[in-house]
Amino acid sequence: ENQIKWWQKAVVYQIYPRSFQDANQDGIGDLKGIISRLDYVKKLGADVIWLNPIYATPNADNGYDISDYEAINPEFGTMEEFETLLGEAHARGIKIVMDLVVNHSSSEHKWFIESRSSKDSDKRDFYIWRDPVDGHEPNNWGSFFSGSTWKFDETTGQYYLHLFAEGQPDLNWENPEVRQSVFDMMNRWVDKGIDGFRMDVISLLSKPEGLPDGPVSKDAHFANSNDMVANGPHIHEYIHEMREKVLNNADIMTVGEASNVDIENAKRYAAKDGSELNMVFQFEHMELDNNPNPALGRWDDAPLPLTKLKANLTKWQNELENVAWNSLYWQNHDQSRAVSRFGSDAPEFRVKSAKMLATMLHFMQGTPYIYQGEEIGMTNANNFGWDDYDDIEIKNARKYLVQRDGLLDDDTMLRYVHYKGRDNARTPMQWTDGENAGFTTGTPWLKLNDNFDKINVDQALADEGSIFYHYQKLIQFRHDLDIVTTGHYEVLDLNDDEVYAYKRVLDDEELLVINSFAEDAIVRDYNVPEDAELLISNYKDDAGKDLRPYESKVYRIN
Ligand code: TEU
Ligand code: CA
Repeated sequence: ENQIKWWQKAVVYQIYPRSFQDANQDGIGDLKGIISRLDYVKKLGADVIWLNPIYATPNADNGYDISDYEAINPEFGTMEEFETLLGEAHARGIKIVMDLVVNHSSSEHKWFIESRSSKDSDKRDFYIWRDPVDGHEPNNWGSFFSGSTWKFDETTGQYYLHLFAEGQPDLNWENPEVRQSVFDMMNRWVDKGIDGFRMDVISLLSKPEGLPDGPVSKDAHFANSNDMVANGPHIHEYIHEMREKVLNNADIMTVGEASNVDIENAKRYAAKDGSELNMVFQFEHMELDNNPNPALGRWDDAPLPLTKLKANLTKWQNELENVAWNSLYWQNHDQSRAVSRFGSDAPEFRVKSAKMLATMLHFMQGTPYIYQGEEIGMTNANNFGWDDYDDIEIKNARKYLVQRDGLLDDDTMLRYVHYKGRDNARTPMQWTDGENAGFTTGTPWLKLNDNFDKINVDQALADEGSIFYHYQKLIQFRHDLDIVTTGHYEVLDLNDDEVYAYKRVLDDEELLVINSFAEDAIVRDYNVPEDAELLISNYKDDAGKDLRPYESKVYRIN
């Protein structure tokens, strides 16, 4: 039982297909584009690729609104091309993990079209329909994308629930037919030979009994539906059922995107006994820098105090040890660029701080995820104005918080969006310093970050001191040293607000990981023994107790 599982030694590379590589020059990334870049992922050393949704979709939320779970989005290619991608990845020893979006479907999915057609439809109970209450919404929940979670449907005079966009009606998981239909669909993908699922907002599947109103904070119009729904009454039953009916059928990897998960629930979702999923994405460390006003949610641009981050990540490291398994990430397609948010994208610090962040994360216990472009230190897109954005979360937040409620002025909101908006992560991948960064020769679906002349893959591969090669080394260490997977984590000096230092301990072997978040030179003494071996650093030499800006180093001690 204590044997290391393959996914515990693996590093995952996340690809956002729309923005990765365009092969047919229509401005939209596609499967052929990904195939053409598999050697790049191989060179980095990642073991697994997680693909954001590639299924048929009307794109209300860039593919997280699926109209056919078993068809490929024609913008991205064909099923045959997907099979080629899977084969080519496998030929290189790379596994493919698929996004699974089953909290909701698209409103254009045939189930929903049937469901909304009549109260007697045999798909009516596939979704969550309710009568109006006193002529308005059935409860006071707010959508993740602003506004109410309820949409009135003229045809039958009822409202349907959508935790996300109107085009993303929530499936009714209490209906056993819904569950069986999803499990059958999953099994067909498993039979195709995919290697796992990243499960979108899996913690939201089970809604609370009676869908009660929730508390509404000052300045807000709606209750926080995440708080009302996450980790609901039947969620663990549903996942056990999924385990029995699908997940046990193959040696696949599962990671639940677990919005609002706490330690107690994570211990169950990601339990070591394998009864549910392999691991979850938790969000606490992404929310430490939320706005103090709950009505503004995550919209803010205040830097995150390091001591808060340390306390939080340390809690997750300690609490899950030996009982569950962590996933490790700084960013994804829903978060802004890590170097801009947690390090510094100023030219003199960008490379140093990006390497430091990487080292800090990759020596922890858990499975690390690298989001496309992170490995070359891509930054937030400060060249964007309001008209350049595509993301529904950004657009709705402006519409409600600025234009309707006047809680923020347009300039402040734009600053917050520059700092936190999802489109920062979704600008096209920067391959070269040429036309459209080598992403496409067509018109890119989303504007590029204008720094691609300096920050691009060509540059990174040509420079042996680049962030890319730093990541390559980190991945290699994880593969070579079991202590990175199994070592006991022990934080040092929790109150130090400039350095994140910790140890990993396995029998008489020890790793000492020192990461300075300071932009100035500072001094710290960690009693490093004379004969300690310096494994990796982001400076050319070792200055002992003197830590230079964003210095990061790892010693092996035994
Ligand atoms: O994200 C769920 C989720 O929690 C996000 O809405 C998050 O709150 C927001 O992006 C701010 O960080 C998943 C997907 O990753 C996201 O892309 C989808 O929009 C969403 O589910 C709905 O499917
Ligand atoms: Ca294309």
